This record gives sequence, structure tokens and C-alpha cells, in this order.
Amino acid sequence: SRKHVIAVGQLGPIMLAESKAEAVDRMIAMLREAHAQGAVWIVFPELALTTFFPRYIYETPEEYDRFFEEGLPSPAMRPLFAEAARLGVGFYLGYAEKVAEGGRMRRFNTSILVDRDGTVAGKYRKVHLPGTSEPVLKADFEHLEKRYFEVGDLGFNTFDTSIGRIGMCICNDRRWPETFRVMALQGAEMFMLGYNTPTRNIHHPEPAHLREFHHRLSIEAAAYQNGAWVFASAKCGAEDGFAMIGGSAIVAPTGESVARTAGEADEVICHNCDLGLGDYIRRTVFDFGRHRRIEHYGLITAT
Ligand code: ING
Repeated sequence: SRKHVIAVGQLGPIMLAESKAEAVDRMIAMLREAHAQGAVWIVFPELALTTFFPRYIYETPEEYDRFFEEGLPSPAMRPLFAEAARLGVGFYLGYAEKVAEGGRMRRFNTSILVDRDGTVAGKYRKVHLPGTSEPVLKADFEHLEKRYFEVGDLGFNTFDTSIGRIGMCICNDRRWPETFRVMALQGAEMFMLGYNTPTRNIHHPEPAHLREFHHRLSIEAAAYQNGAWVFASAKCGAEDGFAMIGGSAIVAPTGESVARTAGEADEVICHNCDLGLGDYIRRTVFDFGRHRRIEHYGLITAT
């Protein structure tokens, strides 16, 4: 069997006043802790270098560009890249990407996979952007991802790495089953994702416990229905008073969470994952070639 110790490095709150260097130092500490437990890979959250800034209203790029990274690795990322390569640990990292493409500045909610030798194995740009582009002014915070980011233009892909074939997504993507099926059809053995999920819903008076339930329901269903491991890493706790859920988890291809974080601070969880565990699921119940009937699925790609 192909077994690898894989870690999730959950980040507690990053305050607005906190520097990217401080956030990177916290991630380096967790990377070292994971390495000490034999981990060969660690999954960090979405937008892991800064506070979750889409909760605030900014008018111009001059006001919000400080949250973005330019270059890969960006200057702020370099110490993390260096330490990870020194220890031979691969990682998933979520960050705000600013790049000149097609003759103009583009901004995306992005994640990368960096292999154990420090090379970038893949990039993903968040497709399902939740919230609004204009403030709703219904609470003391917003959810303005559609204001600050473009819809990802790279699609859902899988990436061959030294530990296996990995699919990536980000936060809200995990609520959409299409996300995982498209990558499972490309042979993803593992899905890695980061998230920042506010505890309060500003669009509907929803009980807080449902945030945690829907998060867990989404990643456990994704794992089972695609016979793949899911590694979900939260940035959580109260960022300047704005609470976000924890619940980082490692989910086996059977759909069962085998590890979960206990709190809402920086926390490393590890599991010795048998990547072969999903094989029987994709050979029996979810043998896509034998059982799928695409002639009846057309509506999924219709408007
Ligand atoms: N955050 C939340 C998420 O999808 C959200 C936003 C929460 C949307 C709950 C709908 C319901 O987990 C991000 N960053 O997508």
C-alpha cells in the first residue's frame, strides 16, 4: 500500500494589524511540528497570509492591494518555501494572487501545491466565489469576494506530485459536488482545500451550528462519493472579533473523518494515510466507467 503521513495546519485568527511575516512564521512552526511527526505534506488554509479581508469594504485597489501577493514565490512566501524544501515537506497554500495577464491586472483567490523539493506542482484559482460584489450592509461585516476576485480561469485540474495525484479547491467550492467529480474524473486520489467560514451568516438568520454541520457534510460526502482523501484546513477563531469556524479535518475515502482539530487556534493534525484505501470504492460502487450514465446528466452543464 502507498502510505504517507499527511498533515493539516490549521491557522487561528490573523488580525488586520498582523504582518504577513508573522503569519508565515506561524506556518513554519506548524510545518516543523508536522515534519517532526513524519509528515511529508501539510495543507494550510485559504488566504493564509492575511486576515479574511473580504469582510471589509474597500473602494480602490490602492486600499486592498496590500493583501495580495505578486510573483511565485512572492517575497512573503520565500521563507516558507525555503524551510519546506529544507525539510522535504510539500504543502498546499492559499493566498490572494495579483498578476498581470492579458494586458491587465488580474486578482484571484488562489491556491498552489509546492512539492517536497520546493517546485510549484500546480495552481488553482477559486471558481465558486460566494457573497456579493456590493455591500449588503445587513451586519457589521460583509462577504465581498466577488468584489475583490475574478472567477478562476484555470478550471478544476489534478496535479501529479511525489506523493500522488492531487486535486485542489478553495472554501465555497467544497459545497458544490461538481467540483470534486470533475477532478475525480481526472484521477484525483486526494483533494486539498483551505477555507475561511464566518460563523455568522449575513444573508439569512441561520443557526450557527449549521455552519459546522454543512462544512463537515460537504467534505465527508465529497470523499466518499469520489473515493478520495480530503484534507480541509481552516483559518478560524475571531479575527478582530469576527468569528470563523474551525473543524479542520482529514477525511478517508470511506467518508469518515479520521482526524479533526480540537480548537480554533494554530493546530497540526496528522494521519498516516493509505492512498490505496479509495481503490475499492472507485473499482466498485463508484466505478465511473461502468456505472455513470452521462446521457442523463446534460442539465448539469446547462444554464
Ligand atoms: N467562505 C464561506 C464558505 O463557503 C459561505 C462562505 C459560508 C457561503 C456558508 C455559504 C454558506 O465556507 C468562503 N470563503 O467561501
